[in-house]
Amino acid sequence: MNKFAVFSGFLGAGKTTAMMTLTAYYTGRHGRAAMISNDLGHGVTLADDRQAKLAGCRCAQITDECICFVRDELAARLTAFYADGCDLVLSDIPGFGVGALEHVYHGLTADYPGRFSLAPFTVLTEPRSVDILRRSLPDDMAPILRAQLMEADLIVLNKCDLLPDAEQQTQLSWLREHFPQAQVLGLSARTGEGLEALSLALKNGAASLRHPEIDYENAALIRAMDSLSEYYLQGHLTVCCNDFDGTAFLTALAERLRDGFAAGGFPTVPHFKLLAWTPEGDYGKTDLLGVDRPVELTHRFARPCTQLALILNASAACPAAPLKALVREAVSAVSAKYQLEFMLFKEECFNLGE
Ligand SMILES: Nc1nc2c(ncn2[C@@H]2O[C@H](COP(=O)(O)OP(=O)(O)O)[C@@H](O)[C@H]2O)c(=O)[nH]1
Ligand SMILES: [Mg+2]
Repeated sequence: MNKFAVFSGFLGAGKTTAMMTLTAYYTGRHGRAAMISNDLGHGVTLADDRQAKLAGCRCAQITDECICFVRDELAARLTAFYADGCDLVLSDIPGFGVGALEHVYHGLTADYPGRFSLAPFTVLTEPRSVDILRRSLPDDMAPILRAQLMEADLIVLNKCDLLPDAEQQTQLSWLREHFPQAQVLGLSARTGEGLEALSLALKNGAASLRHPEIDYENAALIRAMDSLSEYYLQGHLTVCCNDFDGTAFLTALAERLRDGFAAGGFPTVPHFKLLAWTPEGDYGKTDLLGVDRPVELTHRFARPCTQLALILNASAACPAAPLKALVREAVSAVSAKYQLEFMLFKEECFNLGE
């Protein structure tokens, strides 16, 4: 049966990584799986889809809009994957999103009755987010974290590799107690631990199609959403006279951005992705998941390089003008340090509240 699962969850929880590892794991063992990356940049190649392609995943992207509002495009993508022999397709939604249960699951059921078999509505979370909710830590994004979990039929606590066993059990129990409507599983998308249980939960489970009582008028939830800006950049880097270390460059750029946000008084940067690749398909990626967290070295270049395509995609609680200025400053400073020539192809930045 042609199954479809939404992977919701906050920025940086590991949706893209989990979809990449799960589609690879599922294919061959359980059937044939594919993934859709959904982001808001307009008509350009975005980081998640490019990363999935570089890693060799069966993937597609839906850009410009949340899949909540382009159901016909989503249905067409799903139909194309099923025609290609896939029996499980996963799609994420933009990581600040709430409401996909209503818009996507109930919407598809109403618009395409009987056509798609909906797997449990899946929400990824990570230890840091659970900690924020469990300990009531002050965090502007907490209302989004909570509302997303209320939608879940299946909660996946990702990044379990970061937790000692006892703490993992504590977090899983807390999630089960506070979101009793959902099945709760642990996962490490990085090590692959938990992929079998997740495969079976999606393959054998079904969406409950509930209507959770989420208060979309809640002032703190609206404030959290409205504070975020989206940033998308595409460019090219060339080094004229020698090879350079692309991984060191991406790390230095992420560190410069982190310091720039902190110094500028913009401490809420839930996810800044930095992806670069060579014409031969070698690639590197770093991720910034907050100004108070170390830069994640997500993927290293295998070899030194002389030219790179670059994509930067971010969600940050920072108005568009300072966000653009900050990124431009960081790119030129770090490019100069590595003696690179930077050529900008495309840049867009918009605030979600506008
Ligand atoms: N330690 C650890 N890091 C992970 C895991 N899954 C994802 N990450 C890292 O978390 C960061 C954000 O992951 P990504 O998949 O882009 O998150 P998304 O925004 O939800 O799609 C990246 O640096 C990933 O490498 C995991 O299971 N363990
Ligand atoms: Mg992603």
